[in-house]
Amino acid sequence: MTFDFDKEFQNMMQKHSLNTVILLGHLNPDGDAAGSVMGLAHYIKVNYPQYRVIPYLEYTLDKGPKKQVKADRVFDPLTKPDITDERYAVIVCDTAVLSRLIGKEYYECAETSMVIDHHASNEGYGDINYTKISEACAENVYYILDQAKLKKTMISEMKPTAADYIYMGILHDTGCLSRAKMSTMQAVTGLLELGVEHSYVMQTMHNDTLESLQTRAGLLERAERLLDGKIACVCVSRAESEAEGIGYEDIHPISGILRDCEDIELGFTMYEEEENRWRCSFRSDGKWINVNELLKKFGGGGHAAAAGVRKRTNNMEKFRQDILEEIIMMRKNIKKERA
Ligand SMILES: [Mn+2]
Repeated sequence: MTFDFDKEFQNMMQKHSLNTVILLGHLNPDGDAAGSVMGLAHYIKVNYPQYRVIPYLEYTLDKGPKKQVKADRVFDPLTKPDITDERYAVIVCDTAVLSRLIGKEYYECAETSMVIDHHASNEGYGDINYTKISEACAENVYYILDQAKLKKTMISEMKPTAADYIYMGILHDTGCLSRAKMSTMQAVTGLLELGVEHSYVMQTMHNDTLESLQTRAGLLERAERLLDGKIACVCVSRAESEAEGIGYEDIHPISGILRDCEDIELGFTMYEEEENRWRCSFRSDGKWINVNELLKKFGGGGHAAAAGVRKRTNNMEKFRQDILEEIIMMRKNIKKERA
């Protein structure tokens, strides 16, 4: 085991004589952020009952994971914790950079911090930082935990348990295991052996309504092919999203859907979330182009196959053109290296 969570956690709490731990994830939490945070929260609650455990996720949590979180009878992570003058530790999951952390004020006031992540772009913050590049942060969480202690959470708690949450994180960040590595499959098998029910967690993957599918159809209609046609993008301005009632949760899956097309290598979306502020999401297979490397040059980042950037500009066309030119450069270099 490369990182022994139990040892590190107990050291952290004892060294600073703390009784409380707050768990945090990234802005607009997804299934993996929620799965990692809630999985660890339940694990600590069951195995270290002497500590007060407070997970916090924003109300903007994705729809699917929100269903599972709302069924949680132990924690309410959608409500902001009220802990004005207490001393506590913070554990951050699935968050590459501090600027994307929710509840940053808790991190800043914490006595000590531990970071568990899987992003290549993690900036190495926190007193303890365990970042291992993998498909899902929840996969890392699974491997750093003690199996017997994880099993205990299945016996002593009602659903959703720590193991259910970890399983959810893995499902969500791997597109339902379509991007799974062998280690991912081994983690999933281990969780099933502990008693996780696949169909129970799968409910968090099914969130379409007829209306949301029709909105999606409209968004896909607008897709443009760029360069040699292997790139597809969808751009939505403020005026368009307001006129058509398009929210970020509608645009969020589009880059992945485009990328998964057999004739597309790179899918991306640009969404004007505020006037002159564009939120962009890029998806590839990580090899045709490494989108983390690509977007680093524009102040963004993430993973080789999935990354994002936020950009303030009143000239989105130029920003898009700059990115396309960088793609052309990077592709030329890749071809040169392979020749
Ligand atoms: Mn993740």
